[in-house]
Amino acid sequence: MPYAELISALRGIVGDRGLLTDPSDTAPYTADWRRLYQGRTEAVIRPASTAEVAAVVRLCAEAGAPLAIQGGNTSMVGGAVPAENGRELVLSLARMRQVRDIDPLDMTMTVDAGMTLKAAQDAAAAAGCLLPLSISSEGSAQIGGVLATNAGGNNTVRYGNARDLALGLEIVLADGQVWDGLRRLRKDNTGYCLRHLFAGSEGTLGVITAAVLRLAPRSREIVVALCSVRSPEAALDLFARFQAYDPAAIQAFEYMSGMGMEMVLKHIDGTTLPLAQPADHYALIELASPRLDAGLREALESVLEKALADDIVIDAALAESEAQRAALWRLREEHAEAQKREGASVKNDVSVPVSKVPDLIGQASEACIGLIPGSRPVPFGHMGDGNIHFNLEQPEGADPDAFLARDHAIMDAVNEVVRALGGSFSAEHGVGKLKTYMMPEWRGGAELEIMRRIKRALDPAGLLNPGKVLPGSME
Ligand code: 2HG
Ligand code: ZN
Repeated sequence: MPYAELISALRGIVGDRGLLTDPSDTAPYTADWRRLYQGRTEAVIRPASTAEVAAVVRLCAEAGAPLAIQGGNTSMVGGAVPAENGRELVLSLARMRQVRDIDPLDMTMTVDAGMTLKAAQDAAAAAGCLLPLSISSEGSAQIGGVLATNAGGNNTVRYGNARDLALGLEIVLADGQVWDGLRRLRKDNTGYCLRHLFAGSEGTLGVITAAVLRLAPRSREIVVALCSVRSPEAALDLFARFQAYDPAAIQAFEYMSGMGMEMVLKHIDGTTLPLAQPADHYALIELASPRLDAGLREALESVLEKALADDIVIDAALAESEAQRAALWRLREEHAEAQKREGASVKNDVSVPVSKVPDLIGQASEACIGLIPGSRPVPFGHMGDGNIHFNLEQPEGADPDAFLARDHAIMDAVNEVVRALGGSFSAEHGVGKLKTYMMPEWRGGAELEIMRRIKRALDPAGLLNPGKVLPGSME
């Protein structure tokens, strides 16, 4: 079927509101947040219901039209953009954003895929519960994308990744069939765990249209501190001290470098460092409990006082109000935006065993500076679960394109360190387009073969998110 005919048939399914074809309307869907990729598309399809998604996917399958499936388009690895060849149509879930159900007794919520993570968190809070997934892009990232990429974020140390919160999924398969797996059971041991197959498949196996998410009791007490610490080793030591004190209280334990903090303070309006002196290393600690009078403030003060006395911690600021808590978190959550404003950077979203985080930071910094003198390592992230964003910012005043042209050399140098420390080349951002080339080396042999067989079984024509995750899956 020629594309003009297909697009008019699609309009028949989703209506005028559900179809964008004007290049000025489709432009935001064809580039990624990092501006690493610029794709092209004839149309962005925005269905408003699962039935419409199913009809769209069926029609595209019959026409042999590949689809780029997109949530909030916040991917760091080009996971949501259409290809440069212009053949892919973009399927956006953004108009599906209803809460279908919240049950504070079952502690579950059932939501459409296009709802933003922030809106879902707010809906859970309004029902007196906590949706315990928190990521820097939560204002834009959508539930479908969050699950499709198995997002991690700040609270993984306590609650796990997105996959761990998905009790049930509703999926539109590559041929347009709908699998209604929206069960809200804690125990359901009936064959292969299909929801875990789709979670983290980055849209290559099916389209997530809704999910049942596991909720947690809301926190009645939360305390947060920002500390300057002597070194990455000192940050790890501090984490161990909080673990020894009360591991169940740790809700987040984040590391930041002096370089990253400097960029936030320079580029993000309204940010200030609430400590007497800037430092080379920081830790952000959040303790939380569903119990009132859990004694978290005393816990925080007592661990920090001892760490100050032992010269692990240099200085600490404790949030005295919700506004101060938000201000401390902002210093951490604006890291990605600040680095983007500073210039070109190469991201390495890697994980190692928690105990190896200081080795990673030290060895990868040395490797990168050796490779590109003057380049600026900006390691930061989720120290409590071993996931560090080992980002490398271009040398000041250097040509950004020349720096970015060396991205594979930089990523390979960091990966060499990561491999030696028993880590992974992608901890939470996924594989997308950017890291498909790493798959044979890291996941080759039987593992990649299993993935290819699953892909062939569920999407034999290769129409769902071609070019993502699996190398050589381009149309
Ligand atoms: C975060 O933790 C995000 O803020 C983004 O995962 C990380 O910009 C990055 O590299
Ligand atoms: Zn992160």
